[in-house]
Amino acid sequence: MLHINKETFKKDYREKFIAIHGKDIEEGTDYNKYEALGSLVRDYVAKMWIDTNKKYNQNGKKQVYYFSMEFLLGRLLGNTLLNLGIRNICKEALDGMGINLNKLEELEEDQGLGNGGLGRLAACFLDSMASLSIPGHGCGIRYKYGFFNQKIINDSQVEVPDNWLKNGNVWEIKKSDKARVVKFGGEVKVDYIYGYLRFNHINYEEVLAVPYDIPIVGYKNNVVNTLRLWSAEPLSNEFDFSLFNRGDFRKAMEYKDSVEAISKILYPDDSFYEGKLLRLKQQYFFVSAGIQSIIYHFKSSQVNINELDEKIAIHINDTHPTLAIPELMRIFIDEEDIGWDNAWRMTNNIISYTNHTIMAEALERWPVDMFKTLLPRIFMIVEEIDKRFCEELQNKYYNQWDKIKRMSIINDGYINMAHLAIVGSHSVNGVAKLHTEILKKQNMADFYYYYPNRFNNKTNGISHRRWLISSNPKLALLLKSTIGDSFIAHPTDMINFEKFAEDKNVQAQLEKIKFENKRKLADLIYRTNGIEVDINSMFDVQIKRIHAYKRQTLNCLRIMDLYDELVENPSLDIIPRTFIFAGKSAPGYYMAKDMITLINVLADKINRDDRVNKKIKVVFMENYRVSLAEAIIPAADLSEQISTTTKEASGTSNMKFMMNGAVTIATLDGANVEIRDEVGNDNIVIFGITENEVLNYYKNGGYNSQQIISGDTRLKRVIDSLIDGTYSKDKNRFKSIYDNLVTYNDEFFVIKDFYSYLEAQKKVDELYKDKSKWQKMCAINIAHSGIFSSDRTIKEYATGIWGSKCLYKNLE
Ligand code: 26V
Repeated sequence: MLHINKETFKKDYREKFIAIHGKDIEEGTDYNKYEALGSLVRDYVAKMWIDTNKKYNQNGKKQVYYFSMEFLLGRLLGNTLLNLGIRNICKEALDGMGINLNKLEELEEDQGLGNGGLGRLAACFLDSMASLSIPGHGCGIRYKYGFFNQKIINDSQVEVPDNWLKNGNVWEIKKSDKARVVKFGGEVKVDYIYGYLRFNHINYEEVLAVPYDIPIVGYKNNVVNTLRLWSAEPLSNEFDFSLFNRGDFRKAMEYKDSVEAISKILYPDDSFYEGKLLRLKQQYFFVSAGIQSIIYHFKSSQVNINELDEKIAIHINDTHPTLAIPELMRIFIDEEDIGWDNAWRMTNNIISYTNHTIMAEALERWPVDMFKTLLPRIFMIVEEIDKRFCEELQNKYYNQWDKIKRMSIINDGYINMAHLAIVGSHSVNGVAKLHTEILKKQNMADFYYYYPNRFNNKTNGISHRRWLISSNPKLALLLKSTIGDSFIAHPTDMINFEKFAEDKNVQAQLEKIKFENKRKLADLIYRTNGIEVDINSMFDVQIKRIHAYKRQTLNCLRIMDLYDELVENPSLDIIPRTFIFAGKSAPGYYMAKDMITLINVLADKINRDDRVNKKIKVVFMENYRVSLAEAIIPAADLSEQISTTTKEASGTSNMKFMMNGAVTIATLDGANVEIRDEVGNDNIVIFGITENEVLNYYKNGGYNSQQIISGDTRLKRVIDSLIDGTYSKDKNRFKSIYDNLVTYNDEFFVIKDFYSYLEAQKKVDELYKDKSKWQKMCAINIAHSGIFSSDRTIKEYATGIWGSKCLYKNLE
């Protein structure tokens, strides 16, 4: 444990400030003060970090490596202080020096190296692994530019580069001595030596992968795990000497630029796959560097390479790091002289894979020609894996060529990465019960039949340390004062809060806390959007990526309908609401961008209309990111989880809202189903088309949105207002949304669910009217949210997939 008190901290802080800034604290800017604090905290962590690594090396327990193209960490200072157990000491000591800790925390740039759910899940998992004392580390890419910053200009999204490293990053340590070389292009020479085939990769281009390590501090347990992010640099010998010195500057610069491009940007598409060469390069770059460094580490600590599968587990976060499979095979076979069968057995034992989406357009399929040119040796290995797999299939499904073709890894000129991931792993999991069932019976049915034991479910979770204790400290305090603090180490103990659900005093405190959080958010909204919102209104929140399947459109149509109704009948008896939206669209996803514009246009019109603006307001908060979510979620009354059933694999913001005492309005999709099972139908509002109806429509047809609309004046009025000039003088402005719903038959059943959603919203109003009932629902939601802590999820991964033991205590 760290032994510091207020006085030692003050002294350390003063010294650190002077050492890095060469001036007194009083002369420093707030940002200088943040930098000094971050740097001091990193020093505090450094010794624990070294000790943790020493222990890991000595005790020989299995190490887990979580490979992911994305880690959406957000800010690190607050969470690190909390986990070190020194946040209060620091706060008080800084207060004594006239420095406000909260203010400094807000100056930290979000580390936004992810698109959304998948990247944030990876970050919560790192927090849980460290807090459960599991030797588990992250491996990814240190993108120079993270997920773009979103500006709203003239009601529409404009993307601005996220130059998050411009002021440096106190949390990372560059480890130049641990750099590895990654090889691209070239050819493979095959020789036959002493009866063995030898594969000689020649004429390749070399790229230097340089690791930057970030400490991941466990909750008050002295554990510091590592997130290793790789940055691409030109090899100095290739750059400086062979080209530059010969005067070939242009070529030298081209080489430098092409190398640096590899870790320059995070691809901002989410759930939409494009076969971009640079993305394939990124994938091999970090996977190869990561695996080389793991193998180097174990070989230098005298581990027998033939037993590597007992020492490590590698988890691949979606198919993006699937090249880990052929890369491990390459190193085992070409560099370690291990035969195919043994290499394959170990690879299979080491790798496990999580699927995060069933959306067909997100599935990665690399064109063979591109792949072969960039990664010639890796391609040969994939071909061999495919050949052997198809032979196996042929034994089981004799001459059933359709089936064999369907399941093969290479087909029609493409490499199917999900197939490679399934064949090369010992475990495939979905991220919520419904999602896993859909994988088993629909998308991956052939594979489930072939490898029934390989498939399993691991319902997602969230770090309750970040999403409750750190972002909603007042609620955490109420929990401590009612049920004690055991829930911090054992989040399912939150269930004890259920006893207080009807306690009037607790209900009053819950209401007060929400009110204070709403006031804070209202201030932020005023500062960012210039809109005054009523904190007595219900805060009705939908924040997530903007996507047709998440159905922000359904929410908009309902607001448009309500607006019409209120104009016609200003005394309509409704609960006043503030509709809050936030979310980014992929830059090339035009319909989603139009949805953002529609929300902003609605906001302009409604907020200005004095006939309605006492009852409803609409706010679109720009630049959705982790730190904004932390400000919005504790202030939400209603959580909108309204995706088309079957489409949202899990969702994780649904869990965050629940844990912060919001009531959910939801379809039975993703983890909403499990939330409903936990809290019961009385404490969540469910609506919408069922799983079977959706699957049936997709399979057999029979859905006709035009038909529904044409026979319904109310619906028709709302839909027509998209194109009749009500919301834009340019009648074509929202034509894409209209066409999607009407002309192209509403792929996501917005029209079908419209009335059912309106009914559900009416029910929400009724529930909200009864204050005590509402607070009881909030309390029950909080009490049942412990199961959605990522600690539970990670324990399931550790025991069910990785076979890893934690360092200090056994996993209960
Ligand atoms: C896919 C692709 C496709 C290729 C282009 C770039 C790119 C980037 C990200 C992705 C991942 C999309 C899948 C994803 O984020 N799924 C979300 O995962 C969450 C964590 O499991 C889950 O809660 C969400 O429901 C699911 O949509």
